[in-house]
Amino acid sequence: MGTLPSAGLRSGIIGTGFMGSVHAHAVRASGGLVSAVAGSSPASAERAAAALGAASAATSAEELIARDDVDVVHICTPNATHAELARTAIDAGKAIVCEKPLATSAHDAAELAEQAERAGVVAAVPFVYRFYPAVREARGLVARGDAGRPWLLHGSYLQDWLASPEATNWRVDPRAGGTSRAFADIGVHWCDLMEFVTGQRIVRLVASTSRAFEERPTPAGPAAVATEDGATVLFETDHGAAGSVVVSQVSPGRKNRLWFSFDGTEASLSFDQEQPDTLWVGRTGAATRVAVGPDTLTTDGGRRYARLPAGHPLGYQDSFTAFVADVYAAVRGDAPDGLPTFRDGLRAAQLTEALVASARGGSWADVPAGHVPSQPSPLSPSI
Ligand code: SOE
Repeated sequence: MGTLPSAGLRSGIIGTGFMGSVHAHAVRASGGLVSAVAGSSPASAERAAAALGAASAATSAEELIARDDVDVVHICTPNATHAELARTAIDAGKAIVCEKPLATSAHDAAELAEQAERAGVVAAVPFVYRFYPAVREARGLVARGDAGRPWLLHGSYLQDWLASPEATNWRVDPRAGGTSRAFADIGVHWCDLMEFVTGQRIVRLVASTSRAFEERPTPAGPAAVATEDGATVLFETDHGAAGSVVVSQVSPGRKNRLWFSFDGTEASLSFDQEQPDTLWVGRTGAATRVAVGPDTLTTDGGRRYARLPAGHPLGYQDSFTAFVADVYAAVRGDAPDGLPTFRDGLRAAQLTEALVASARGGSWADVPAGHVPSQPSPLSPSI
């Protein structure tokens, strides 16, 4: 990356689907410029550039990465293309935001994390649920010891956008999406939040994967589905806690219900992504719904991201904007606390491989230790 512009940073977005537009809005709200968009063809790039108000359309992803007016490359394409595009962007010295999964194998994800570190470029993966103020507050409460010892970590991440046998998407096809679908797409968000909030790491898991529908449409007609609609996972952490998570893309009426309860010996902390303006704090004497706001939250992390007075809910797009703003801060030389990097993308890939191995073998699978969490847990590792 050459000299940074004195005005806003300039982002180039590869991919013209739902996530491409979320990234574009976040770029603009963070004071950046969407200088170029690339799609699967020059015509789709032209259409997306007009729809997103981008300065120009690139003829290809490679052309976008090479452009002088792109400081940050956003990769929002089907999963199987992430690794190659990320490699090219690192080689070009660009900062990168790569959608999850960073790669469809832990091996490729590890190579990318190392390559980005060697090149010294900012390389982030949008684990954006970290940027909800209620989530930061929960993390701060755990670090302060207010929850006691988190010993039971449970929850679910449920969606319904594939709750019809006629529904399909490139994610259904393992050649485009990877071996795991529901877990790799949304289960990893839940696991990232759990590890981020508690500072604990999953060391082993046992999983079962299942399908609501054995066939879905493809351009060549109905075909057998190879990826999972849902997964149930039991796990243990390096601090001796136990947990479980249920993940599904076929739960009618559940739109994007990422829910957790992290139960400590002093308090349970619970968050629902569809009701993000409160954090539930349960104690044996009383349970409180803490309103999200700079005056109501009590930890530095919670206050930092609670940008509006309580009662003015911040949502998914706001979290995405907070994430991109922190990426930009990192590009300018800051080190924002809790920025999810390619190391966190690698972590998700390792969890996914353990899940697939466990589901296939019908037995517990170890998860590699991975890198040291950005915030050590206040608790002793053995109980
Ligand atoms: C689709 O399942 C999706 O857009 C995921 O890919 C995102 O990561 C999640 O945040 C919302 O749902």
